[in-house]
Amino acid sequence: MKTFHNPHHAGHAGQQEMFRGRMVPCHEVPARLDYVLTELQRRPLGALEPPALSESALDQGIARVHDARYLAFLASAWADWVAMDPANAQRDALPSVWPLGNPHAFRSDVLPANFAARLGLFSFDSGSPLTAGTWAAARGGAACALAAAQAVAAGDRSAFALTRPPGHHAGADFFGGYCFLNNAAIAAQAIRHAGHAKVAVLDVDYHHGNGTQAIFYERADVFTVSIHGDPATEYPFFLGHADERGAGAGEGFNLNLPLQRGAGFATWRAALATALQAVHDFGASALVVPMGLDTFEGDPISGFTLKSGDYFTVGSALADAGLPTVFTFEGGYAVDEVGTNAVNLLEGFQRAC
Ligand code: Q9C
Ligand code: ZN
Repeated sequence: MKTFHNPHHAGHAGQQEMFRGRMVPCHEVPARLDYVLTELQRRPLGALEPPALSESALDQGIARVHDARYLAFLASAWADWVAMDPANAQRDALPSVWPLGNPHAFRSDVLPANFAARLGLFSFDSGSPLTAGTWAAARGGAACALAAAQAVAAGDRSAFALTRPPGHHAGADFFGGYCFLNNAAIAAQAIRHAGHAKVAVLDVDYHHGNGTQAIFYERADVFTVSIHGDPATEYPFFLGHADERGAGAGEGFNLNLPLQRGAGFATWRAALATALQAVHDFGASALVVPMGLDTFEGDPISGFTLKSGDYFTVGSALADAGLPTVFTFEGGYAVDEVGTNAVNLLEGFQRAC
């Protein structure tokens, strides 16, 4: 499988994230991607290259998923942040005030002139620092997702978008959960655009893929399914319950499989079988897998107990679906092991093809 890696990823380097009342070092660090790249050089799966996309193709691919108002905000965010105070050049931008969701309590339709307010308008947590290189890194990631989608639409069995920041928590008009542009949604939408009538997104990150779910919630052409820690106790808390089945035309086209914190591979694997059966019943002709490795037993912020060897099994089960598949790199914060775990999954997939 071809891997498209993001040469701009390291420009997104947050210093600290807000966690329960204090600032802690960021979990989502550049070294994560470097470990995967190193492991791919050691155990090659195919060509390893940066994406080659025109700026206009990239803009179009992003705009098919994200709102123009949000994209304009992201594009000038760093300049606007520094314009507030020249000393901000040394600080990450983090939101600290939000309009919630009730339009009678607070309005989201009026774009605030104050940048700190705009940061809150377009985000849902204070754990996702925006830095000098965030926009370029996020754009570079979308390019990887589009290149991977293009490869698969052109007949490749699989492709891997190796990028950070991750994407699956980002909605059409908001960032959060370390995510700014939803790479998996961008890939799924591009595969739809290339002619596949039905695309499935199967999210295996520890955290519910709230952004992806929200983007496709009212659509019947993209089936979203996610296996994740129960939001009753796990981030992102406010979405990911089993009773969320889609709305309007999308009714029946979302499936959440929340598992209790502490769940092991036997439980997780049974959920994967359920997810794959649902993908099959939907009749997808292509698959996007937001690939988080934070289901690993050693993950510092998550609660499942998968072992490194289990990821081979995950990959081969995904291959058994028999669908052209795009993988996007999502979470996984046991940095020393994330390369091994990612490549185990992809190698398991490739061997089973
Ligand atoms: N108690 C992804 O894996 N903060 N995002 C967690 C833990 C946010 C994770 C706090 C976690 C976001 C892509
Ligand atoms: Zn995660």
